[in-house]
Amino acid sequence: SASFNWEDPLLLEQQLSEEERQIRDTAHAYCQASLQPRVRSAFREERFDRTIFKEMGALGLLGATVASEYGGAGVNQVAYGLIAREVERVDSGYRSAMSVQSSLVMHPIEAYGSEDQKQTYLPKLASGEWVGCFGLTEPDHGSDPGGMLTRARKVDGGYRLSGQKMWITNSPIADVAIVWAKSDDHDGRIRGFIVDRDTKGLSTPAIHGKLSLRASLTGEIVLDDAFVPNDRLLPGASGLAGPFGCLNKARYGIAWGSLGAAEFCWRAARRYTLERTQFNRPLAANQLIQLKLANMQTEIALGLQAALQVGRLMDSGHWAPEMISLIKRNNCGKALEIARLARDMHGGNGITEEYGVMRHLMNLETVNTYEGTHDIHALILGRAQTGIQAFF
Ligand code: TGC
Ligand code: FAD
Repeated sequence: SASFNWEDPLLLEQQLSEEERQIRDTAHAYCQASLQPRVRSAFREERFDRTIFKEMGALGLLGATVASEYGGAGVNQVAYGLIAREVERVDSGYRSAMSVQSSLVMHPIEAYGSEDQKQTYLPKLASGEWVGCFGLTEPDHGSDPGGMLTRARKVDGGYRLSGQKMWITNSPIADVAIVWAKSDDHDGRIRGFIVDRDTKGLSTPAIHGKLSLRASLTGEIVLDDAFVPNDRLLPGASGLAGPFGCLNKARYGIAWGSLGAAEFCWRAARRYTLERTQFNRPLAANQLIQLKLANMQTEIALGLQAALQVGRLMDSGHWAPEMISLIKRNNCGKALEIARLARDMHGGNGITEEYGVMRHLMNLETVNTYEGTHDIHALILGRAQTGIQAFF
């Protein structure tokens, strides 16, 4: 029999390949040495340091699954998940910046783009020289992106885009935006456009005052008759399946990432309750505290196994979007509960920035909402098992 390792109760480590472990170790070392020391001030000051993209790019952490001929690292989905977990162990905002660049900007260009688009954009996005963003959500269409109002009007040589996208990660600093719009040239179907920063009629005002994901920049994308040439239409995507194909990848990464945040909170709660004495003994000596630690450990271990299994299925081509809904929903929801418990177990100290648990808790409120809310994923799973559409 094996001895029990409380930190890795179901021996996840043994289920990873040597290469996957190495990628994880590289990401872990970078995140702990270079991201952890900056996060407190970045969160306080609502600041995202652009050099983070260059640093991540140099280590192959951006668009890690993209083929090496386009500047990616060509790693598998499990390795991508492990990277997300390490980045989000520090902060969900840093993981957001990374996931948008990788799954929502580089992936659609690789999957739906022309050869010219791939050659032009992917290497610069992989190195972090360029920052990308993804515009699907609108002020009045969040869970229901199919109702979007943004339009692409066919004109000589290209399209004129008009509309407003809301809550767009990285938009204030993005060099390039993937924008989804209904195109009058394609029977009103949703198409994807690559919009460059210098496009006339494009603006990206920042959204300030967020109490969550403050180390990640969020903004709008406003398109006022913005001209996009024909060769910036993504040829390989038509209909909602285009953006959803990207969301599948990002949601999968978030299922891993959210557990990185949860692991931080669990370990912090364990350490704190071992060190802190009340009633003449460590807090960790109390049954109520141990129950909470056991619940945290169990949910994280189960969630990681589920994420690993879905990653393996994606890598072997045997996955379905509902599997991703299941792990995105469950892991984000559990991570949020774990962060809340960890905050509570830290007592008054738990509300300070010093301990980090409240920052994770506030971040996870967004993580539970974006990329399909907890309840929207329940409806996706409900539809898949009843055959009944309950959205409307
Ligand atoms: P529905 O009728 O279900 O489907 C319409 C078309 O889309 C196809 N499809 C998918 N294709 C691939 N993967 C998936 N997961 C797919 N889901 C649906 C479907 O086959 C169909 O194709 P076609 O060819 O027949 O047209 O569409 P619906 O309008 O009923 O959808 C309902 C619902 C609720 C499931 C969907 O709209 C939804 O998932 N809403 C949530 C919206 C969302 O997730 N937004 C995310 C915005 S991006 C973001 O949050 C980035 S944050 C990132 C960060 O900072 O880390
Ligand atoms: P709504 O859709 O209005 O939902 C409000 C509530 O109603 C939720 O609880 C929801 O579950 C519930 N609800 C909605 N419909 C139903 C229903 N049919 N039945 C039952 N309950 C329902 N989007 C992008 O495109 N790109 C980005 O980069 C991006 N980054 C983001 C970054 C941040 C910080 C945030 C907060 C959001 C980001 N989003 C982004 C947007 C995100 O995807 C949306 O916020 C999310 O999809 C929910 O949409 P909404 O905010 O309009 O909420």
